[in-house]
Amino acid sequence: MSALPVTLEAVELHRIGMPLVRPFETSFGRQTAREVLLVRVRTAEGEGWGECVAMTDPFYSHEYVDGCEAVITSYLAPALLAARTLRADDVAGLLRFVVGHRMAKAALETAVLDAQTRAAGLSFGEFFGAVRPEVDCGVSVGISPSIDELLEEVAGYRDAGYRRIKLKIKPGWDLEPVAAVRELLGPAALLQVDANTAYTEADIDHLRGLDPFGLLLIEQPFVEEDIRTHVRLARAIDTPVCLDESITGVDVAIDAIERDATSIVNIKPGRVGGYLEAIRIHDACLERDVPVWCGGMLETGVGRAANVALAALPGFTLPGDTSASDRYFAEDLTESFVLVDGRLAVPAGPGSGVTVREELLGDWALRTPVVLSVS
Ligand code: NPQ
Ligand code: MG
Repeated sequence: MSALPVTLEAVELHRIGMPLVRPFETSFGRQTAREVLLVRVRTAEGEGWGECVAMTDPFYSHEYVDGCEAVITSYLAPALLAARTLRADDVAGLLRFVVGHRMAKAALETAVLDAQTRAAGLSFGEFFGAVRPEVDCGVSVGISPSIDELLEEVAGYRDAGYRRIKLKIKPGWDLEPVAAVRELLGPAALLQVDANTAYTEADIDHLRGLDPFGLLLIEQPFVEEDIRTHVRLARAIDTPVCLDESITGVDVAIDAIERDATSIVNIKPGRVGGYLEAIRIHDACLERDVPVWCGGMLETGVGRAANVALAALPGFTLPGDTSASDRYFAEDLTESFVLVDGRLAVPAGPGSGVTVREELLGDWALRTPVVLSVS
């Protein structure tokens, strides 16, 4: 489906802080709040929103909120404003002169896509090629202070209806919590683990200890540049290996698949530069019979809406980290996403299909918005 270009008038950057309903600990640290950078584009045809998934600190990837704001302000937004009339399709090309900074680029491309599809009366689901009205949801469970507290949290998510549980692991917090959760959930439950790069090649033998627990996959045990050690692990272990941080675009995805470093792929639009690249990865994986699932970055409703639409594509055959709003936030920035029978509905309205609650944008603002306009 196509849509007409939009004429860009201004790019606004909003920075908000949202408390998390509970601390979220991973192998790289413990978060108690989510700082979010949001982009609003104002166009002659109407506005559009994009969410930047970068964290406050450069711990998941090299990108972080202050860095994204700086590169958008100095380089990316001026390039789009100079182009004036553009489609989402044009954004990656217009921004190619800046190396990397995919999360920053993705936020801009998504905002343009939202404006363009709203103007055309097309939903993200229709534009992306969604094949289902709702998507199966999983939940990512942080490292816990104790096994007892972990089991209590997991039981709560099971009772809420989540269709798959993902446990964050790190050296010293792996076989024991996984054994306890498998025992709690029983052999049929979908269970997987995510190491966020916390292991090294010396841990391969230890990681083989996960095999008896019948996991769906182990996500990103080694650093993002290290495809080779993932190949070695995949040869040594029965548990499927799934890359997250390493997959920065469709070419890396194909390379990692062809080298047998990954037999399942986590797709996060922010990490790969936007939804259009995410769809290219989906298509390449579908063609190669590699299952994909949609990752999560503690998005507000703005990012969550787009992720749910993406997860409705045919190759997304595993439940994603597309959890309900209340997994992370007491109140969402848009309409809440509510789990029904372990699923979230793909928004049907134009663009992302959700509306930013302007009053919350003001209440939660960490500073006054930055407005960049055509010079
Ligand atoms: C992952 N997400 O799959 C990431 C990592 C992650 C849902 O497990 C603030 C912002 C804190 C983004 C912590 C999930 C975060 C974050 C973890 C992303 O690897
Ligand atoms: Mg991950």
